[in-house]
Amino acid sequence: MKKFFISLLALAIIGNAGNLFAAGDARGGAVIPHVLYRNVSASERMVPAYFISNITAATITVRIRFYDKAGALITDDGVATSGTIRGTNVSSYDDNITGTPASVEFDLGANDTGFIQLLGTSTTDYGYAVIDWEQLDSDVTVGLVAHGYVDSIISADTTYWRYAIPINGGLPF
Ligand SMILES: [Ca+2]
Repeated sequence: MKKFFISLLALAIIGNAGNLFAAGDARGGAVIPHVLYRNVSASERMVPAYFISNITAATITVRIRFYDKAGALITDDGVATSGTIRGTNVSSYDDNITGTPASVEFDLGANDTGFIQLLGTSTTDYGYAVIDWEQLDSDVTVGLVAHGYVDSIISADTTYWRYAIPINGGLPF
């Protein structure tokens, strides 16, 4: 019997390993299956962007881990309007987090939609990302819905092509 409970405990620990938040509050997550970025100049870029919506009536904290093709966590300058990672319509934004294995963290107000972009460097890079969320004092089972795309830009304001990056099959998570 003791072995059985130890096994259950091990399963619980393994099951929680993919999420950055502690137990006790509502939380969830999803994988962004495709990230592609390249930023040679304003007229030669591939820019991935992700809309993330809080579908609940209270604030949600979101953390995203962007991994490059070598598996390294992407971090940035701490500012929403500059650098590689940028955020719009989000609060408490930070993309230079110490002590937490995340690329970017921010809050989304009730029913708000935030917008995250990766501008990258002159070298093409690619990978994937994981979105985790947490809502304090809550028992909701899903909190977010998200959708991504990649823009290929060939002049300052011209998109040459764009393709969709479905996240969690378009379902809330
Ligand atoms: Ca930034």
